[in-house]
Amino acid sequence: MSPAESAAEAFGGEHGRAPSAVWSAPGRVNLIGEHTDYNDGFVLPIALPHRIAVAAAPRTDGRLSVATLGDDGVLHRADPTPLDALAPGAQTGWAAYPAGVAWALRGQGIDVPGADLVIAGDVPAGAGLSSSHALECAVALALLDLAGRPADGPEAAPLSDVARWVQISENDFVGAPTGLLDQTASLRCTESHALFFDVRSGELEQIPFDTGAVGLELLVIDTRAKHSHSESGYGERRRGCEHAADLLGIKALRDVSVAELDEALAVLPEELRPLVRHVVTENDRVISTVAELDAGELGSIGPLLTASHVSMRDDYRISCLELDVAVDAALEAGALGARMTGGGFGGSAIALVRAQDRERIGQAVLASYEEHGLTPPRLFTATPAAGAGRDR
Ligand code: GAF
Repeated sequence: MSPAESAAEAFGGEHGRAPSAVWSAPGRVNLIGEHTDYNDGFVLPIALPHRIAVAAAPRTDGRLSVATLGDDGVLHRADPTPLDALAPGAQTGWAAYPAGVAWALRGQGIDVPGADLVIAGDVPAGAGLSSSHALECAVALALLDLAGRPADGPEAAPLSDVARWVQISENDFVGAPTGLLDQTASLRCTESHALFFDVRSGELEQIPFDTGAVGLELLVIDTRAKHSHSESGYGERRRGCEHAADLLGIKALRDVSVAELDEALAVLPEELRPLVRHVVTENDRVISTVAELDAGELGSIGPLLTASHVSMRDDYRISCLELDVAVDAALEAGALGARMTGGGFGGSAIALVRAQDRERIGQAVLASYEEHGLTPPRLFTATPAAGAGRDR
């Protein structure tokens, strides 16, 4: 059963009526362009086939009721909350994500009615594959629909606004200081493409990324080392970048080119230099990756992916043993390139591999985990899937 079917069925069981709408949104892997989004830079994600679906219908008492179907098939319920009582800090845990979206939409003057929401999905949680943003985007689209502004209707809000509202919910309600990468990926990616997103200009370009057509596969290695952006060093890195931009007298690190890097580093305190070096070189790697993909040279992006990992490991210092073991083992076994993806401190790595090598490389990663005494990772192959949308 698809997440949408599961959510609709669970909704019927819970509320004894059919949902008036079901919307779903995918998780993502970012091919390259990490920690560049909050520096006004460039990112290049693909949407995963894994999705979170939200079945929704209005209720008349001005409350938001949310239930989520666990992997165990059991429905977990949060206490229905009056919409008027929603405030940052009032909710914690998983229920803060849907509540935060309702709060953020209402903050934009959108007339979100009381609602019953039932959630189901298959995006692995805590795996750095953006399950929280998939959830938030699906909730945003479902609530906009109940508010009379469905994303496929004449009164639809621009998806770039929806992404920003989800960001407000994540930053101000949930308390994770994340950028715009994940919401934009979840809302805007398309099948068989990577999405080039220039965060400063808002410009989007769909870049063909059909690995199967050229005998390649993108292997995702979920390390099972859990991460969380509200608890990790994510905010500290972000503040470091903003401080460096202030010292350089620029709006954001996006304004430093590779050619200007040495000059910029020379005037910065030593502890900020590696952060700046990562962001500036990473933006440059995104542009080079897009150029290779535009030229149809999918395999040639491998060294750029690996250089990105080295930069995050050594300069940005957001990797961990599990990610490094995955990347090193995949490269040693013949991957064309490999890197951690997402915010870091755990989560997932990706490896670009020839299709005929996939099995062997997967086995090599598993063997290396065993040698290091680590919990076995979860492996799957990702093909770029569609972004968020209505299921019924
Ligand atoms: C997380 C954040 F949510 C994104 O905004 C982005 O900063 C990413 O980490 C790192 O590139 O996924």
